[in-house]
Amino acid sequence: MVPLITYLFQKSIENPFIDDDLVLIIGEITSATKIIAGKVRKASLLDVLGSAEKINVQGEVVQKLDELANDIITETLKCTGKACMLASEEVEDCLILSDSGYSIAFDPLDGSSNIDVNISIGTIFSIHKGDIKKSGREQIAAGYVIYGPSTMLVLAFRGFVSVFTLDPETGNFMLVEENLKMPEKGKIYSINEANYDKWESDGLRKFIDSLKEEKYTLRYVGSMVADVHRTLFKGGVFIYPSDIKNRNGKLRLLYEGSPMAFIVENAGGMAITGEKSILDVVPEELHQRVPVILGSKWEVEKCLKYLKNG
Ligand code: P6P
Repeated sequence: MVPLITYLFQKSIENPFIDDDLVLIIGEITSATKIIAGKVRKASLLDVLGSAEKINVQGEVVQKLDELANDIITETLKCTGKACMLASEEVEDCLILSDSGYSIAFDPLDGSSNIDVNISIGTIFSIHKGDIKKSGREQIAAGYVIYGPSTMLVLAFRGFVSVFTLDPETGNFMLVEENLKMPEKGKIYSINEANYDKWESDGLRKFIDSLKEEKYTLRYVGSMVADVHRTLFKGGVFIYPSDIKNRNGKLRLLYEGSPMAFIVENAGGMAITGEKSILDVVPEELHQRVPVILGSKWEVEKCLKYLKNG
């Protein structure tokens, strides 16, 4: 098995865009996630559970671990000297560090409302060269770390997705799967059906009803990283749609929709807003939301037909 940094240098031979600065950035992001993993695993032993008694830019209650994870990643990336812009779910404005280099958009701890009940959560990141506010298709790399029964890194570049597992004994992310390709079709759908009547589209309701008729199973963790990770490996579809209250859904484009879409598309799946590929959405605002329909091609294409037919 190959450690992450060794793997990146090996891949850089046939992929010269994986330059030393990018290896450093990815290495430091994953170093930060190792520290976060340690805090998450000991959360109830430390005074890091519960609310930080603050509301973030999303209007959501900030968990102590959200804030801690954000600070760990921000300080780590600042120290590389190779990051030019940082955009965090937890911070209203972009942190401008220099006029050139890599920009990183990140959700430091996604699904944090699940922390107090010990359910898998994760860190999501998206890497651009230069300005962060570009379409997801222009990402240089994207990935997430899931703090589950094991701590795993899923890392995507254009054309290939690699999977690593953190070895607690050595502290290394070790390559466990290369060139991951998701199933063409699954048997699981993942959506918060409590919102069934609030979804904007009748076509979506008909699509979900059709999956039930085909005896699909519903799995919904309420933590995007966990739901996407299962979809990536088992196939099927994950949806967070627009509804009558949130016309663009709940998930954020820059550090949730775009990176997850980049990963899923490079693993052979599809990721759409309901009208077009999420990767073709050009951000206008830092924290703009985007409807997310992602997963195996079979289910996403079927969903698109129902949305078009209404
Ligand atoms: P709901 C977690 O708070 C999150 O941002 C995503 O990780 C998750 O997919 C979604 O919200 C869950 O939202 O409205 O179903 O609880």
